[in-house]
Amino acid sequence: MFKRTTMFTMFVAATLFAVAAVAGSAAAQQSAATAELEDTDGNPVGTATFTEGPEGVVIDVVVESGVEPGEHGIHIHETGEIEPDFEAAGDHFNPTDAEHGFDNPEGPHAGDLENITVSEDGTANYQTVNDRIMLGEGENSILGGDGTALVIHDMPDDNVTDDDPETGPGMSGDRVAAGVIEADVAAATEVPDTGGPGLLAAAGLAFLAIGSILIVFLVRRSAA
Ligand SMILES: [Cu+2]
Repeated sequence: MFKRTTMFTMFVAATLFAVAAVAGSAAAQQSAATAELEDTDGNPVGTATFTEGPEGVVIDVVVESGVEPGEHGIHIHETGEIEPDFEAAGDHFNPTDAEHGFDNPEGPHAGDLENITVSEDGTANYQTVNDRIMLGEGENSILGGDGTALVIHDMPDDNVTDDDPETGPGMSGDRVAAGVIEADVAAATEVPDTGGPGLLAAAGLAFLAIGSILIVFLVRRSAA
């Protein structure tokens, strides 16, 4: 009797594990966002993508044109709005009420990012990882509330000045390019379309788990 109860418990555990794995893979698939960057005249500048990685949100920024060569401050700002001008994006995204700058002992803001460098040909391929933000639900989510925006500035960020009356946090100056950060709906709808590799893996694992339990049970029974 005892063995049968144990077997049933293991069967339930394996089923729950499979369900959790499927739910987990679906949630992970929805963790992507994009921002279409434009200049102050509304011309396209490039694209930013945000994906959840093991060490935080991986941010990829591709600049095609519209930003001067050299080093520029780049941040996530606290409002998902860039109209009528980039000031609509508000201050830096800062849910923890920190000060600005990686080199500031009271910093950094969650939305602070390493400077981006645009090549002489006017393009940039930039990647950074930020573990102070998230795409899922939570206080540090860049997709919650009023949303957020990615902003590129005229000058490099000095990574320490909390605020400057003329040039703002980090003294990085005017906002030369920006885009609203939006959930990547295409990535989220891939799951029901295909079932996804996560679903197959979970089904396989559940099959293996239940199979092993049955084998153990049969071997024990024949030995008895
Ligand atoms: Cu900024």
